[in-house]
Amino acid sequence: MRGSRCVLVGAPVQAGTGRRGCDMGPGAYRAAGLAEAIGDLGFTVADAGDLAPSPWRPAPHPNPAVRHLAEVGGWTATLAEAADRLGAEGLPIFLGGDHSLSAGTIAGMSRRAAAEGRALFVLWLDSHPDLHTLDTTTSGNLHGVPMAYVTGRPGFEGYLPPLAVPVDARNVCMIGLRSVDPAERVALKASGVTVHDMRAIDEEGIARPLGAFLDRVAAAHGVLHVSLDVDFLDPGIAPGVGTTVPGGATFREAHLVMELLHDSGLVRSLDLVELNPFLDERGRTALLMVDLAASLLGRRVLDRPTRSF
Ligand code: 4U7
Ligand code: MN
Ligand code: MN
Ligand code: MN
Repeated sequence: MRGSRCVLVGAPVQAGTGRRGCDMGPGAYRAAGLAEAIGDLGFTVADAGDLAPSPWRPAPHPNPAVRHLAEVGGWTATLAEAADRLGAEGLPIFLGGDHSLSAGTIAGMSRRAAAEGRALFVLWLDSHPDLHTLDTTTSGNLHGVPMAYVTGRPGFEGYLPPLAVPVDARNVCMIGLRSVDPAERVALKASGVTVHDMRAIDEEGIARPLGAFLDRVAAAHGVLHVSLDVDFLDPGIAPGVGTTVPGGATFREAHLVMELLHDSGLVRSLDLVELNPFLDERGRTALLMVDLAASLLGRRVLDRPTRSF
């Protein structure tokens, strides 16, 4: 883990999803005690507050389904700049907001890594690959496209801000997939992305595949960004999300991932995305995400607070 400084960065983005409420995510993480939990682990915690989208005027896109391109592009520009800048000072934690925000955070972290002569690796914890282009999305919800954008798939030029340093798809590992659209399946196969879907996790467990990826990051002297979508988790433990998909990661699988990430010492930045507090039950999803972040930053299993709902 880099240094001992964490920066919370609010990204109340909801233009990328079809449901309202994600814009309350940063507030819910603060109410759930994220800064205090990280502070208790010995980190210095700064809160950069909530950011706002930059002006961005895209060309009109021929796919009529595509929604809120200007706002998502504006957020992409803001967050790429913020990630690049704040990533130099400590470990940024981006508080979403929907997953379209990762177009910006990953673009910025990739530029930061390149400036240090290193490559960015991405661990993508999600039930979806979010690998649509603007041409293949049928929902038009741009939280389904960030992985295509950051890996430099064509079709974003003029519509989202230019990408300084594309992420090599072979440096991306996706764990938890269980909802993949036909066009994404084709793209995923051709991409070089490493995929451990839920079937594989059921059979092999989660520690070994993750360990193999972390070994690769370490061997390449890479920088690791983690993008955690609430729907990676089983909806039974994490109901506060717009896109629930049954059969997700269990409480212990998710914590074990975070504990192994902590032990690796490789993580430089983190997205907490897709929390929808309007759909949550008594804050339990927000609290679980806070606890997972704390595990990633070094809280041990015996030090975890007891929670009742
Ligand atoms: B999330 C979807 F069709 N693929 O494109 C789409 F299934 O950030 C879902 O992972 C996208 O939650 C989910 O709309 C985006 C759909
Ligand atoms: Mn996602
Ligand atoms: Mn998802
Ligand atoms: Mn979602």
